[in-house]
Amino acid sequence: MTLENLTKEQFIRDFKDTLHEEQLIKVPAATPAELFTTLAKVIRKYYTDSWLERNRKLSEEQQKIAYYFSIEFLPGRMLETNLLNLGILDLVKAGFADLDVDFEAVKNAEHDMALGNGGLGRLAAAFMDSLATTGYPGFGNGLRYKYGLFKQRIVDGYQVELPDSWFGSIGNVWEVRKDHDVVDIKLFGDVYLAIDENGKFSPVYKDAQVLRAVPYDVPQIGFENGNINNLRLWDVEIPEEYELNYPTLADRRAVQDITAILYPDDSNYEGKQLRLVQEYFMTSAGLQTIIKSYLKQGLPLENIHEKVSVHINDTHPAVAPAEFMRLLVDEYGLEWDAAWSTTVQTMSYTNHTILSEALEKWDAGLFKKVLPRVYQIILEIDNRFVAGLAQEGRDADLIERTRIVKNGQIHMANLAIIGGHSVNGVAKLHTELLKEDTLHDFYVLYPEKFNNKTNGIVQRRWTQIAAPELSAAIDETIGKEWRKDIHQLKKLEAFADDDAVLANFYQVKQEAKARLAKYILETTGVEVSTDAIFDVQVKRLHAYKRQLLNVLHIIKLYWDLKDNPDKDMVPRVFIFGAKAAPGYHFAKSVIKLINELANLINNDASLQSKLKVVFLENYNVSLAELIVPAANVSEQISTASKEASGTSNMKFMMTGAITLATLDGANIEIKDECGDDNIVIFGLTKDEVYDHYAKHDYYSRGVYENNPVLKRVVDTFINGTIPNSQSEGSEIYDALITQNDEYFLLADFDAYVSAQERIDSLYRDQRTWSRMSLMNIATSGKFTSDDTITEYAEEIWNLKK
Ligand code: 26V
Repeated sequence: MTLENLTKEQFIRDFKDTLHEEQLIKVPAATPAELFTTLAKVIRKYYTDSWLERNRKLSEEQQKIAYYFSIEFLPGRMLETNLLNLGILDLVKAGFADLDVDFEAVKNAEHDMALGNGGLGRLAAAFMDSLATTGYPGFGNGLRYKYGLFKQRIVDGYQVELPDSWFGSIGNVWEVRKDHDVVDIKLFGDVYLAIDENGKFSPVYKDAQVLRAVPYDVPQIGFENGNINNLRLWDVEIPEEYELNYPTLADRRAVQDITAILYPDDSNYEGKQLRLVQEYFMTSAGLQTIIKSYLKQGLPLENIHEKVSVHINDTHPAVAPAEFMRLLVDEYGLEWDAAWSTTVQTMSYTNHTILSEALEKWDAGLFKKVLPRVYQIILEIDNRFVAGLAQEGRDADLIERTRIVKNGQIHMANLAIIGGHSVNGVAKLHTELLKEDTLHDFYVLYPEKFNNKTNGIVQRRWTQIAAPELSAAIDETIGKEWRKDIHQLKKLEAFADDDAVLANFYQVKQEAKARLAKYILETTGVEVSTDAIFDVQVKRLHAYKRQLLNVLHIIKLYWDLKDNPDKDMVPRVFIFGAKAAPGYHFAKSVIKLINELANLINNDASLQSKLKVVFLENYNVSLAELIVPAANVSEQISTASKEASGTSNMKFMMTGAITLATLDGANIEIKDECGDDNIVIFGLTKDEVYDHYAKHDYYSRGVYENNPVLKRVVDTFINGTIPNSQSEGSEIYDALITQNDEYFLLADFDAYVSAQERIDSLYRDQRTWSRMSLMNIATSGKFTSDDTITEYAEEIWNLKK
């Protein structure tokens, strides 16, 4: 069925028929969930042919395909994106209006697909959308977790984690199980080498556990181009022939555990066996399938890099080069050198954090127990690497620092770098830091492997879907071309001094704020005025992201107002959303403190509503769609050098918030695009931070004792001003004073306060502010993930459309 010819009437017929046949119910009686399922089924029928056709064409044309391996994908809801990309969103909305069905309610019946923690997983999902949209052949490869990222509730100010059983009663309506593509995965047991019938050494597996990997494909629909790619998510099953090995329920459950949960931790690296199994399971399943489908083309295996790219998203799939070697050498009989050459040309790796503690290292004993054969292969790769460098006459210390296996640990980033041809960071500054610091030794060895790919966002979701009023205002100003070509937003610059246009943009921001204000009232009971500045910090709770610096400033304002209730300030609403890793004690204390501070402030009538603090629970992609377009101020205040890129900063920019930022991650590139006048920058630079490290001259207690305003603010944590937070308050106090303030909050406090004062004065002049806001939207086109993925495709993967 070609969708260009689809009429509203036809859609209504299809919808009613499906509802009647499959749910045995009529429209008025159906629940939103039933209506949602039905709608999903109807649109599945609409796109199935294109999906089949895409798969057929790719294998027929023998095009090179990139496979993006990621342990996380965080798409959020898919319904509206799918409708938008199929070009029938407006048609369906009109059809529903005729049927008297509330589209919003149906949309909200879909559970967020939250198979990711934060930026890394969201980026992977963005890349899936952009691959389909740009037309490059690129498939995702990940895990089909039964439970996604935990649901966060706030109880008495504390974070409580609940399981995210996202399948619910509906299941995943988009996925298709592919039984014909199952593969087996071997774990544990012993491996020894025996001479086979051809006189070659080949591994014999003894007592290995054999598990079945079952793929579920989720369609990735390109924007108005008929392209549909796959996101392949693997689930685990016990093969029938091995069922006797699992006599008890507990035995079976231990297997199901492999895909049961997404690890909710992006703050503390833990070398847990289950995690290693997860990583290997999806990597091996993906690579086995890739080799099988390549061989169907009848081409020689030693040239597989000509048709296949395997991308390693962070270190989680970094076992890939070793597993690929195992398959090529052991299972398909390639010689080591030929296998190694094609492996290196196939693999590429993205690093997502400069925090070296985040780079995975596996205990060699554990690794050997779980993956005995892969372990042997890693030793061989490492030995050859070391021998090669020694032969080149390289410095022995350099060799020791870069080798894969040392001190009883396997360094996965080292394997990914040695076993691949490309290493990239995710923003300019981040890539520079990788070269000069975190991965410097590898940069010395392989300068040609290093490159930058600044992150991006799916502009369609953050404008057309999340900000419909803004999108309409843009249409009115520059026409609709920008919906296809985001760089057209530049045309808005011509209207930067057009009062009518500025007033219109101001008005749409007010509408988005009103929507959020309503949600805030409903969910927290706090009343906020849309005349206030909506000042937003939403992201994972992490010390380096410095939500606490934001808190210090709020406490300062609190004391200012207590001293002088008539203080002349634009009313402010500080809005937070953040999940803390369940085991991250400090982060949870910050959440508790924000909530107690919010209680104190929101219930103090003497503040005359000039100050409000709101913590919105369960921040996720869908909540972001509500919050982002409503922000006036985007808080991007990480300690310079720590935030690899950030991506919410880009979403806020594109929907007209002013960025209040340190010179970190992609903030720098945002500043370069929008210009110094349209952003508020403050704080230590990366060089200044590194200077403190080198000189060991930072002494937070000194800063605290010499700054009475700051001292009063910090003392607020421990003097009983904020109720119900004694232990959290002293924990925070200790981090700032006793433990010397690892992230330089006190060093940046004065600069941050001044920057906030600047925000206040800029906002007073509605015209100035609206102009800045417009300029941000106009210059945000650089941050489309369509362009980011094009750079990956052309510069790393060498793909053709
Ligand atoms: C993980 C860990 C685990 C061990 C201890 C410390 C630590 C710190 C950070 C992380 C984050 C894992 C990687 C990650 O999510 N990085 C994010 O990737 C985004 C997409 O590239 C990027 O925008 C964010 O700046 C970056 O933090």
